[in-house]
Amino acid sequence: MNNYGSGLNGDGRNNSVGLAYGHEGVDETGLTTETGSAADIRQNKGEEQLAERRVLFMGMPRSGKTSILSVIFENMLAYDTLGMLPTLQRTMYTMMVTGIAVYDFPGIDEYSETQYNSQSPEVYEGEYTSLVYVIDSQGDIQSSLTTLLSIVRMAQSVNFDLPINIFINKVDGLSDELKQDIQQDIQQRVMKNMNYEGLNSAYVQFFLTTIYDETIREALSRVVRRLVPKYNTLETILNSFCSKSSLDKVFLFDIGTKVYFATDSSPTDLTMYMFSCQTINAMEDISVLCAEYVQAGDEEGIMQKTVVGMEGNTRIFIYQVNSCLSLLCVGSSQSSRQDSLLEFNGSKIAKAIRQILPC
Ligand SMILES: Nc1nc2c(ncn2[C@@H]2O[C@H](COP(=O)(O)OP(=O)(O)OP(=O)(O)O)[C@@H](O)[C@H]2O)c(=O)[nH]1
Ligand SMILES: [Mg+2]
Repeated sequence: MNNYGSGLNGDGRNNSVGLAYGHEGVDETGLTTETGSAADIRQNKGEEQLAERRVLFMGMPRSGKTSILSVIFENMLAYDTLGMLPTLQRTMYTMMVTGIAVYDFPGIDEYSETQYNSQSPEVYEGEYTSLVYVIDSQGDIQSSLTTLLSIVRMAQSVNFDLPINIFINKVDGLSDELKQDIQQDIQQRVMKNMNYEGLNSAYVQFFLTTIYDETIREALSRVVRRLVPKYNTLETILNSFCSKSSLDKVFLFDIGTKVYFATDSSPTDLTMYMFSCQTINAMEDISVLCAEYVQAGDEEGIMQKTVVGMEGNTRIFIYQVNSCLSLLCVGSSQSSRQDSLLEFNGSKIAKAIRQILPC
């Protein structure tokens, strides 16, 4: 299985980034004017050499692979994908700050799979490779599972521990009950078939996705975090940041895609994540109206802090680490009174993150 980078020693109270606890500080709140750029995302076509850290998007034709990646990486509106043309050659999207590349493959069906698999088994190799298999939940699931099985057979012949992430896509418009039934059915069939054939089902995960909400970003976040350099170190310092700044949750976001590369180890609530994404979007829209810049005392640049007060005692803070990354912190109203503490700890954390993931 993948190895993550070495972690810092620490239980959330001992760390090498020098966080402070406890003193109360009250600050004015405000919104930033810049939310970073998507400049770390680029797209190449052709038979370029494969990146070491890579995610492979595969699936039957019209399952939604290109739509998912266009919405995430190119900010395409979901409705604009309706006339999407079939993908004819492998396309690469790059997350420069982590060195992770995401590859969109042409659709694979029962006619193309044998030829396709036989010519490219090396794409599955490597410790930092992860497969995303997209299934159209409203399409021919049986054929899709047959194709999946043949891909997994080939992939595991060269990489037995390859993580397999199954996106059960196009679940928009389905009731929660139906979504659960479809997921359960697909899950049982995949596991049964893999176990029957002696394939490794230890690293299979299932996600319900649709391009019409943030489920695609949340799912991709969970996929890429296995590949992020020094993930354990990042998680340790985010745990520490959370506990010392009285935060409920913190995400390290890629600003361009709103995919998070790391989060603290507390459980991630999809609703919280979706709400956070919507907050970032809203901030981008209204940022020109109200702005506050906070000098974090770091020579490498000006840190921006955004604080949004929400109903129900929840407040969201966005702390910009550099032009690619932001920390999104979710806290209660009590922690919001500790703005200066957050600022101090935020600057330390941002510095540590910049060392781990230079932009
Ligand atoms: N309702 C719904 N439609 C979707 C969703 N995702 C993709 N689609 C639609 O599915 C169609 C095919 O999408 P593509 O992204 O071209 O599918 P693909 O898997 O890349 O297809 P190939 O390149 O041929 O392999 C488009 O009309 C999309 O609008 C989704 O989540 N919900
Ligand atoms: Mg496509």
